[in-house]
Parts: sequence; C-alpha cells; structure tokens
Amino acid sequence: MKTIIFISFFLLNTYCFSQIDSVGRWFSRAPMPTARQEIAHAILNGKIYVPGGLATGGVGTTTVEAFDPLTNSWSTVAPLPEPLHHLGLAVANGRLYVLGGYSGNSFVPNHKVWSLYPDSNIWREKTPMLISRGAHIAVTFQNKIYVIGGVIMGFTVSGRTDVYDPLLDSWEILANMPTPREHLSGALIDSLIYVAGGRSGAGNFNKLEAYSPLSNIWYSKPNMPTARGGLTAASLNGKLYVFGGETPGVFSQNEEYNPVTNSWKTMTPMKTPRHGIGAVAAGDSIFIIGGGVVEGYSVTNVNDVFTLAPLVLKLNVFVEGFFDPSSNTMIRDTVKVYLQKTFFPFEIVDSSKAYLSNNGFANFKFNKAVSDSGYYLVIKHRNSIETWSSSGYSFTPSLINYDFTTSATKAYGNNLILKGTKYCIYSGDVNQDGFIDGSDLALTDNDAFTFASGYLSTDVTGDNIIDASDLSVIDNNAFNNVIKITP
Ligand SMILES: [Ca+2]
Ligand SMILES: [Ca+2]
Repeated sequence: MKTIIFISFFLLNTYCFSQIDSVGRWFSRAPMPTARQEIAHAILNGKIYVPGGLATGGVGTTTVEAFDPLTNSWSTVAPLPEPLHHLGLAVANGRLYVLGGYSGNSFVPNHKVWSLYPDSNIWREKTPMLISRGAHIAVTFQNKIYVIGGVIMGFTVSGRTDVYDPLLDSWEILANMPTPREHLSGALIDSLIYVAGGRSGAGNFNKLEAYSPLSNIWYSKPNMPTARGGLTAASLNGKLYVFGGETPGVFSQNEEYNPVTNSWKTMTPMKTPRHGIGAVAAGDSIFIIGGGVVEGYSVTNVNDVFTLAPLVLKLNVFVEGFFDPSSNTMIRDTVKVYLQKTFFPFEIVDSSKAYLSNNGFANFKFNKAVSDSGYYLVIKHRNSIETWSSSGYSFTPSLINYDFTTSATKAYGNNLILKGTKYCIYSGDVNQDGFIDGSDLALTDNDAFTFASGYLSTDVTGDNIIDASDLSVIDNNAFNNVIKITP
C-alpha cells in the first residue's frame, strides 16, 4: 500500500510540473469557407461568429460565417446589412453585436450598431455609437459592451472609451484610455479589461493598460515584450494571450500575461503568423481564424487553435500476469507509454506514466507531441514485454482512444496473448531486455528462493509475493520464445 501511495504522489508531481512548464501547442481545425482579414471573433451558444472583414482583393464583405468547435464545421449566417471591416464585435445578453468599423471598401469609420437575433437570423439596427470608429475593440463585462480606442472621425487615433447597455439600448462616455491607439487588442479577466499593443502614426505600442468598469479607472501594467499592431488577444484560465500583428512584416509572437505574477511569458509562436485577426476562447482553447499572412492586404482561411491542454491517450491494456479472466479485471499497476515516430530510427517524441484501473484503463497526458502527426504507441511495464501499436496513430485533434484488449492485431506483430476473452501484453520480461528467457527465470528463482516480497520486478503476477506462480508465467512464455516485436 505504501508503494501505491508513492506512485500516485509521483504521478501527481510529474503532471503538475508538466502543466506549469507548458508553453502550449497549436493545431488546426476546418478552414473558414470565406478567407478574410480585419475581422473579430465572438462566441454565442457555443458557435464562433466571424462577421465581415476584407475579402480577397481588399474588398469589404457582408459575409458572416459561424464555426461549431464540437462538430468542426461551418455554417452561413445572415449577411451583414452592409459590408464592414475593422469592426467591433461582442456578445451580450445572448445576442451578437457589431459596433462600427469601416464601411464598404472605404477606411471611413461609421457609428452604426447591428445586433443579430440568432433565433430569427436577422440583423437589427440599434442606437448608434456616440462617435464613429474603426480598428477599435469591443469587450463585454456583466452584459455591457465596452468600446475602446480605434480611429475616430477626422482620422484621429483615439483612447476614447464608451459603454453600451443592450437592455437600455443606450450609450455612456467613460474615462479615456491613457494611450490612444488603433489596431489594438483586448480581453476581460475577472473585472479588468486588459488592452495590449496597437499603433498610432508614431508606430507600434507594447503598452498594456487595464480598465476597471467598476471604478472607471485605467491602470498601467508591465509592457508586453513585443510591440505590435494589428494583433489580437483572448483570455483563458485567468491569463491574457496576445497573438500576431504586423509591421514590419507579420508577427508570430504569442505572449502570455499573468495578472497574479504581473509578468509576461513567451509562449509557442503561432503556427501561421498573421495580422488583422480575431481571437476567442472556447472550452480549453483559443481559436484564431483567418487574417492576413503578409503585411497589408492578403487573406487566409486558416483556423488555428492554441491550447495549454495536454494531448490525451485513453488507453485500455491488460497485463497477462496481473489479469484475472474470470472477472476480466487486473491488479492495478503503473504503465509507461512512449510516443515514437513512425519511421526509422523511430525517435521517442514524448512519454507519460499512468496507473491502470482494474479494468485496464488510464489516461496518459502528453505535452511535447503534436496533433495530426502519427506515432507508434509503445507500452512499457515493469515485467512485461515491450509492446507496440499495430501502426502509427495521431491525436485528432487532442485525443487518441486505443484498446489493446480486443484483438491480437492491435499490437505490432500480433504480439499479444489471449487470456479468457481478452488480449494481454506478455508478462515475464523481468530484466526488460526484450526477451522472455532463462535470465528472467533465474532472477525470479533467486527471489522465490529467499521468499522475497513487495513491489519487485520479479513479481509477475502482481500479488507482492515471489513464488512458483511467477515462475510458471515466465517459463511458459520463455518456452514459446516470446520477444519484443518492433517495426
Ligand atoms: Ca528478459
Ligand atoms: Ca507473484
């Protein structure tokens, strides 16, 4: 029992360490049907809405498309009443709001507010903003929409902050943001709206400022490591993530601000560096769809996702000596899984330990592997033969389900033994050299002779006693020349 407590503690530590150390990973989902840039994202009823923007050729568009992360599919939504880009977008009170932006193919800010009623799929005009804006941001706090910065009438770069109350359909002027800027980014964490980066005629900003809707006060925060405009931000698990941007070129930077430590950290760069993008958190991930891949005009439809969540292998495997075919259960033990490349020399990419349940199940978590890349699943147990999956498998996008118990063909070289109705990995490789043979028998015989007990590799049956039953399992597999079979 002491051993079991120790193992659990060890696993917990390993898991926590890898979580803290993680700089995240990227994977891709179904691309947006209509490639666009200078767009924003917002999530409503589980769907990510992407309205308007500049389409191919730098043309303003009325297209509205929505992505469903659960089904990895896109649908078309009622078009905007007029083409808009560089617009503000927010969800409040169960409705989607488009606030201002540049109209048509112009760069003239407008002040119109459009609200989508999802049930009727109709855009309705609301009380306009008090001033016209483009290249601003809109962030919701407690069902009110805060509209910050951007280019206002007269082509002035502004720090103007206003709030819209959807229930009253009315506007109010708030305290100006200290640093006037446009093409900026922002997101809410707790009761502060964080605003990062952006630009003015003087160039890019690295400024981070935070607005408190509760006190109508702006606070200065530590500068972002990389000054940039045309970027985007989202919050996830109490932290701010700021992605991409432009000028000069296109930025791949992904920087995390942690309000608790009041510090910045460099995260895994964007898979597709972009500007003119939106970002929105859904579940444990941040979606960044479309944008421009070179400075200025250019459009892409990529749908890249950033997450700190580990990749998970849901594994079902039984260990021959530990398995009881009368109950189809096994004595619990720790198993290690290696993810190895599918081509010579089959490099190890990642590894993870977990404690199998009585039903032979465990979730193995990985932080170094990537989605959409095939890996052999290589199973290691303290006294079983190393066993490889039949072929390479990929996380799609974050999960592999694999069951070694249903067929011999689940293992490379059919290297499994049928016990009752379940296939198990062969037991008896006590010295872990890839062969079950006389040397494993000799080690076990020694321990049996001295009545050794406890968590030993010679305990092939998992009962913490070394005796004839362990020797019997090894002897049988040695007689059958069981060895490791690898590609
Ligand atoms: Ca051996
Ligand atoms: Ca035993």
